[in-house]
Amino acid sequence: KTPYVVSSKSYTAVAINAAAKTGEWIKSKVGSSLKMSTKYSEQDLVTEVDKGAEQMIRRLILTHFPDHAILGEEGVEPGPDASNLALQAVKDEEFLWIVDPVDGTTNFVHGFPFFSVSIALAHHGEIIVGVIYDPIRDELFVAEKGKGAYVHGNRMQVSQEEHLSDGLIAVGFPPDPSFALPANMAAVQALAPKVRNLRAGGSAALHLAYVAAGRLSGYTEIGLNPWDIAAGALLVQESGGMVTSTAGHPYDLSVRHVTASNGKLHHELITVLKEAKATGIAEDK
Ligand code: 2AM
Ligand code: CA
Ligand code: CA
Ligand code: CA
Repeated sequence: KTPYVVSSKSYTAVAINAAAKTGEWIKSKVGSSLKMSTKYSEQDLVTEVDKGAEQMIRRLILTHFPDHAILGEEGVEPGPDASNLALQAVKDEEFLWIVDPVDGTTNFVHGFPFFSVSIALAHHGEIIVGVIYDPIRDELFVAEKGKGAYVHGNRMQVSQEEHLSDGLIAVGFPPDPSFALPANMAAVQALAPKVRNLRAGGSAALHLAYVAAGRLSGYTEIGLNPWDIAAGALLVQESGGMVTSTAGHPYDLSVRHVTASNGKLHHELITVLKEAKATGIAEDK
């Protein structure tokens, strides 16, 4: 089906180039006056920068790979089931790019310096490249399936803590009160007394990159979408960590309630979340 042979290196190069260029542009827009609107809820912000960044990334990918499919956050209508439907429509594509142009839009809008560009490439549904770029710290996180994960060329490894009580664990507060907030709050309440401390930075992708880099022992969040997780999941796996649904099922693109860790305290983390009924809603995928 593929008319040309390209090594995964050239896919990675395109992902890095797109993330770096777009990240620089996003950084140049911090603090400027922004055209802003809300999406599904009052707290769900989108700016002209989110849309412009996604356009840049799409153009850069399609210049090199015109027959590849792209699932990008700003190309999907907002709504509770929209990302599932959008994923169903493209999940059987041979090559699928999964793009979050700005992960951490609320942070970006407030000038809180914790946001990123996240780009993943899946081949028949298996993620083969994951790139996350933090333009504020100029940190580039890159993973290729089976080849490890690197931050600026240095091999990453997850942290060594064996127990939750020694762990620094990140959580999220997705701005979607009806769906995700109660279960998320249950997670926070159950974890707080059991961990060394909790963090909530507000960028799912950067939390995953930090688990990969050994800066966080684990991370859990409810109600995410494929573009929040895809690149970061490969970073964590290629750094020796573990990524599952919060109910403990293996990670795939349809997972919305995600738990990632250094692997060593994964079981303990999942057990606490299960006991707190913080594993998600309904079928607990
Ligand atoms: P975003 O900034 O790309 O929108 C923070 O907890 C994480 O939740 C971020 O990855 C953020 O991504 C995501 N997020 C923001 N709004 C959301 C919503 N309405 N539903 C689900 N996830 C959301
Ligand atoms: Ca968003
Ligand atoms: Ca996101
Ligand atoms: Ca986004």
